[in-house]
Amino acid sequence: MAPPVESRIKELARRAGFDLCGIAPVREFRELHTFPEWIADGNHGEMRYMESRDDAGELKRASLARVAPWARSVIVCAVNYNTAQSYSTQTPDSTHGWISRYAWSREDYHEVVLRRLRQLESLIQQEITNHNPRTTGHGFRSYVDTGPLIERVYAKHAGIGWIAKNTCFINQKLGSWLFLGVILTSLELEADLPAPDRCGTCTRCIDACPTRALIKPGKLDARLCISYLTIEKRGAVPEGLRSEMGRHVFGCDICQDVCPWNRKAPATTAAEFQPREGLVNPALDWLAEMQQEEFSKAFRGSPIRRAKLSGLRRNAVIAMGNSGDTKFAATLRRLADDPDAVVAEHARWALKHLRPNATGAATNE
Ligand code: B12
Ligand code: SF4
Ligand code: SF4
Repeated sequence: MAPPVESRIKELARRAGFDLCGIAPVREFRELHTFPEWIADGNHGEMRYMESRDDAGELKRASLARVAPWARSVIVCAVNYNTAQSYSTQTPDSTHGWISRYAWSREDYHEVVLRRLRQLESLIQQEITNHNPRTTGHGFRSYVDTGPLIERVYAKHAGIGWIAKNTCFINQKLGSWLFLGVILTSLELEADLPAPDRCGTCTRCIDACPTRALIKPGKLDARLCISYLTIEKRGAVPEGLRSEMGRHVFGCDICQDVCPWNRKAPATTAAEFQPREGLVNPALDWLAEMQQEEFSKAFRGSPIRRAKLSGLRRNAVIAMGNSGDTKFAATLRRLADDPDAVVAEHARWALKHLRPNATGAATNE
């Protein structure tokens, strides 16, 4: 007798390169009820795509059943992107910045994960169809980030881990350095049971967040989050937050670095996730003075393109201001007249922050 289609799908997910796979039903989960309020309070900042609504004016991400009425199940897959390097903030060299672990890779994770999901889709269609007539004539649609759903909620209900107090998704064995990807399908599959929450009384992530963006357990104000500020936010970073950003130039890992569940997280050997040369702790002056041609060349195929040249240079300039390294004063003085007005304004702030007594006429170090 052929094994149940659900366990075949999980086997095939492994073959397609996933570390975890579970199945969630399409339901109005309790966790989704807080989303409209999260949006109404403006916690998403300038990420307008999160506000997108259906014809009835309902938030698309809050109800998959309305947006994809054909979907009966969600196959949720996760892949470990942890590599053997130490934490991004562990560089002792103040002239180098911090890039979050997920962005060190050679290839953008959206493409890597989507490729594996598509492979899984075709494995399910080609192989299982032979043994499980239930799968013939069914629809599949794969998403990484861009689907009308909050992936972590479905990952929880697919039984492969829990949504933690830092809002990240954690698996008991693998930790939280995981990318998620989902396949919506019209297949009526037997769903897994949600995994228990294992945060317990711990609050390390909340206590460690430099900008106090975790406003309560499981609730993030993205407007305060360094990840949002360095990746998604265009234009000026609110002045009151700049000095808390340390030397982060793209993303932030602090609430995951401190998490006990990541202490023994295994490292992957997958070539796609190994760091590019020079990206774990890039030189700040290289980033701050970068021009478009160099940016396009250095970050071809990398998730870092999302910050755009202006955003990345702005972030590097803030990091210089926070470095405490007066070697940067000369560069910052030059950048204070940069043709990019955002970079120039942040350079003036950084110069003042670096040398609180400087009147703008810093000495030559
Ligand atoms: C927008 C977005 C962001 C925003 C907002 C983050 C956020 N927390 O929402 C910003 C730019 C800040 C961001 C940052 C990061 N992101 Co992001 N992001 C997304 C994206 C595209 C949508 C997330 C979303 O819809 N958020 C809406 C809010 C309301 O959802 P939520 O915070 O998860 O809230 C739920 C829970 O809090 C729960 N809940 C409600 N009440 C309570 C109460 C308790 C006690 C608990 C425990 C939970 C709980 O219900 C809420 C849903 O309403 C997803 C991909 C996707 N389509 O899902 C990737 C995604 C979440 N991001 C990812 C990653 C890797 C990151 C970063 C680690 C990158 C980095 N190093 O800088 C950081 C992590 C920061 C953090 N602590 O979350 C991964 C997460 C993988 C994982 N293991 O969790 C995802 C899934 C992308 C992917 N395909 O792999 N991200
Ligand atoms: S990613 Fe950084 S800023 Fe955002 S919640 Fe986590 S620790 Fe705070
Ligand atoms: S640091 Fe503690 S509270 Fe935060 S996610 Fe990890 S286990 Fe949960």
